[in-house]
Amino acid sequence: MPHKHAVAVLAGIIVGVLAGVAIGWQGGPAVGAVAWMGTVFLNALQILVIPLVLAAVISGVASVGDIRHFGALGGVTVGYYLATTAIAVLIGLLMVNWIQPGATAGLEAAGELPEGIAERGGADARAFIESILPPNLVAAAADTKLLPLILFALAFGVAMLAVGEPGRPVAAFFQGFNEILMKLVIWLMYLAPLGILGLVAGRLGAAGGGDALVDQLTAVAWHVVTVVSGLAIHAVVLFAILWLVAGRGLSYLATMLRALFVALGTASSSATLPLTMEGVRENGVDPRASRTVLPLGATINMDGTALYEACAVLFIAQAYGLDLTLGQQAIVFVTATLAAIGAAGIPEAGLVTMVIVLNAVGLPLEGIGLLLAVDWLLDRFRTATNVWGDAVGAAVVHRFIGRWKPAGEAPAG
Ligand code: DAS
Repeated sequence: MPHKHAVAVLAGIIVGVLAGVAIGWQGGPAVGAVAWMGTVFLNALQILVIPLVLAAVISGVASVGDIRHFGALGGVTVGYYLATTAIAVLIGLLMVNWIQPGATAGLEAAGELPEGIAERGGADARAFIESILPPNLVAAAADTKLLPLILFALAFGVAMLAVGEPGRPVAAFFQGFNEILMKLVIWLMYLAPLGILGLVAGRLGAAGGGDALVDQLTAVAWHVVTVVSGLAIHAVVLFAILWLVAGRGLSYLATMLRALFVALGTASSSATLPLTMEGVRENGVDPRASRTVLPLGATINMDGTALYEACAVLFIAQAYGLDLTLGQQAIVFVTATLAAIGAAGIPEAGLVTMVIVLNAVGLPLEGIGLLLAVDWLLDRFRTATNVWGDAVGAAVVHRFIGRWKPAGEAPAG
C-alpha cells in the first residue's frame, strides 16, 4: 500500500473509531444502520484466514530456500523462535491475569452472554489434543479450527524443501499465492474505516450508553495498558537476550531504530523486512544468519502478536465474567503461540488469527468488537515487537555461526 494511502487509511480508521464511539454512545437507530458494516468487514477478514494462514506459513518456510539451512542453524533458529514466543505469551498471561482489564467490562451483567457460552468455555486438554489432529483438515478449517492447518502447513513446507528440485515450483506457487492474498488484505484495509466504525458503534451501542458504556471503554483502556506494558517488558527481555547471548548492546538497537519506526508506521513485518535486513546487515550480522532468520521470522516469529492474542483472549473471557481454568489457560498458551505462527506479516493479521484462539477455548467471536477500536494502535506496537524479536534472533544465530564454519564456507565479512 503506497505510504500516502496507508496514512489516509490510518486517518480513516481513527475517524471510524471516533464516529463509532459517538454513534454507540448516542444509541438509537443509527447503531443498527451502521453495525452491519462491521459484520461484513469481519466476515471478509475471516474469509481470508484459511488461505492466508496456509500461504503465509508455507511461503515462510519456503523462504529458507534449502533444507540444509534447516540443519544446525535451522535448529537454533526454530529453538529461538519457540523460546521467545513462549516467553512473550507467558508475559502476556501474567500481565492480563494481574491487571484483569476485562473484569470491568461486565458483559455478562449486561446480559450479553451468547447462548451456550458456559459449555463452549469448557475445553479441556484431551479435547484440545484431539482438536489439533482431527480426521478431516477441511472440516476443521471450515469450523475455523485452524491449528491443524498451521501444523499441516509447517510439515508440508519442510517436506517441500526436503524433496529439493520437485518442490521448487510448489514453493514458487505458494510465494505468489501469499503475495496475492496480502494484496487482497491491503485492499480490504481500505474498507477498514467503515468496518471498524460499524463494529465499534455496534459494540458500544449494544452497551446501551450510560455506565455500561463507560465500563466497556474503561476496560478497553486497561487492555491497551496491559498489552503495551507487556510488549515493553518483552522488548527488554529480548534486549537482555541480545546482550547476554549475542554479546551486542545499544548500538545494535540504535541501528535497528529505522526498521522499528517503519514497523510502527506500517503495522506490517513483511513491509518492514527490507529495512530489517538492511539494519541487521549494517550491524555486521553474517548473511547466512539473516537469510535464515529474517524472512522466515517475519512470517512465523511474531512474539508481539502471540503476547497480544493471549491478552486479548483473556480480556474477552474476563469481559464475559468467565474465569479460565489453568488447563484452559495452558490451551491459550499453546494456541496463541501457534496462531502467531499462522499470522501473516501484514496489518491486522493478529486480529484475524485471534479467531483461532477464541475458538480453541470456546469463547464468542463477538468479543472482538470491543478490541477493534484500539487494534489499529496495538497492531503497531506488536509489529515493532515482532521485528525487534527477528532482529535479535539474527544476532543470536550469528553468534552460533562463529562456532559452525560449514565446510568450504568461511564466515562472510
Ligand atoms: N501486523 C502484524 C505484523 O506485521 C502483527 C499483528 O497483526 O499481530 O507483524
